[in-house]
Amino acid sequence: MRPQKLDPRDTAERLTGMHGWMLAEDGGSISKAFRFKSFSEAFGFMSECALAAEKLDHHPEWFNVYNRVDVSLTTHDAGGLTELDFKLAARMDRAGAGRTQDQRKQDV
Ligand code: H2B
Repeated sequence: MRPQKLDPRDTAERLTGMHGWMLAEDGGSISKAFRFKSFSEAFGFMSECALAAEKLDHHPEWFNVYNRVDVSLTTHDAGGLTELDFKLAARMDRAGAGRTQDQRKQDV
């Protein structure tokens, strides 16, 4: 069975423990801007995430230019955020660790 849409309070609580993820105004998705040292690092990140996405059968919406990967996660089947979005977000953070730019640059 596919996961159910999360309660907005549950979503807010999960987000407090996560770095760099923002909740969309309509509450239906979360997004993060990843910045890498190079295109190769960005592409390595995307390759690792693609494998994780296939395993989870849950896929990101993302946009890449050079060292930038802007990610948006939502569960289309549920019409909003589910457990799967937070699972994929955690895997993406793990894939990004060690590949991302210096934090001060990442946050600007
Ligand atoms: N990814 C995302 N982000 N949302 C979904 O609802 C979704 C998916 N559904 N990947 C999956 C695939 C579904 O289409 C397949 C048939 O399981």
